[in-house]
Amino acid sequence: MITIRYTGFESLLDQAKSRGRTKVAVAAAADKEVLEAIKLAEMEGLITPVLIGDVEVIKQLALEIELKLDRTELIHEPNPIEAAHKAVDAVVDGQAHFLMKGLINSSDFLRAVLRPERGLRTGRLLSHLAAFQIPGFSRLLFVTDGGMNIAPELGQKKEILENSLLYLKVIGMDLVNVIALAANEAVSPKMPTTIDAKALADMNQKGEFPNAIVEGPLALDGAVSAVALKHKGISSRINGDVDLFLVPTIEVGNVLGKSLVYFAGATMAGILLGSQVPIVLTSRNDTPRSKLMAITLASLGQKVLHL
Ligand code: COD
Repeated sequence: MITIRYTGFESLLDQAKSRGRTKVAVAAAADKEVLEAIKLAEMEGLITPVLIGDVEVIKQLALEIELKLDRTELIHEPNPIEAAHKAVDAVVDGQAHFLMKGLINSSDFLRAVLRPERGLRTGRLLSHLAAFQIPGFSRLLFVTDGGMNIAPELGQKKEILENSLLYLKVIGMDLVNVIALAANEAVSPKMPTTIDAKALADMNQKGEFPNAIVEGPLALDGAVSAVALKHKGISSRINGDVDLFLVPTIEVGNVLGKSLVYFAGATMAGILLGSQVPIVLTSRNDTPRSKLMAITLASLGQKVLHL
């Protein structure tokens, strides 16, 4: 089996660039950092933007950051919630290939995505996937779901994992090492997370998640360090070589991700899966480079799926 392992975002960017431009609809685009990311993605030849927001403010900010708007479609909608609806309309009507959140509250944006009529639902659970490039770490590390589902039960964890594995397969990762993260390795009803983690590992043993090795429950040290596993006397096929963390709750994913960014200098790219198109779901404090990488991740998946 040939499987790609991404050493960093540059290799993702190269792949995405080689497939030409796609159109992204940006909801509530009147924000300097969002437009800076759009400028970078434009310059890389990744996207053609459709910017929905207060057009006068967008033009003013574009002037300040030297973003050329000649290739860009502008749709005037100063209200962020209405802008989210118009951005979803643009995708539903085929005017854009994927969607990006701008300066709007995440829940308001997600409600537009999930609206029953002319929304972007597929019948699957929508879930968040984040990729991290961490200084000193040999490969991109993925985490799901630290951004959408708050406290998923076992069936939802299964869907969250399936969404990520489907997506990682699309971008060339045919075999993914997954750890269902917990605080320790003993399965106990006192820690319900450990029961779910064991159930997911058992499903994998029985043939579920065919493009993955799923192990758990395991604490973070054993997921990233063969030495830690040896000290603890745990045998693991993954042996410290994790690609994807399945976290038990949104808080674990959120704190893990922000720790990587703020304590370890990582760059994060976050997208939503399970919808009709990948969705760039960045937060206000993400740097323009981090937003560029999220655009890269979403656009690559979209491009591969639609070739
Ligand atoms: N996938 C598919 N459909 C969903 C999902 C999902 N993950 N979540 C909700 N729905 C559907 C429901 O089935 C229902 O039909 C409708 O959407 C409304 O669902 P509710 O009643 O749970 O709606 P809300 O508005 O209370 O909550 C939905 C949100 C997505 C807004 C909420 O789950 C949320 O705020 N999640 C956290 C997002 C966030 O703040 N992330 C942090 C940083 S990026």
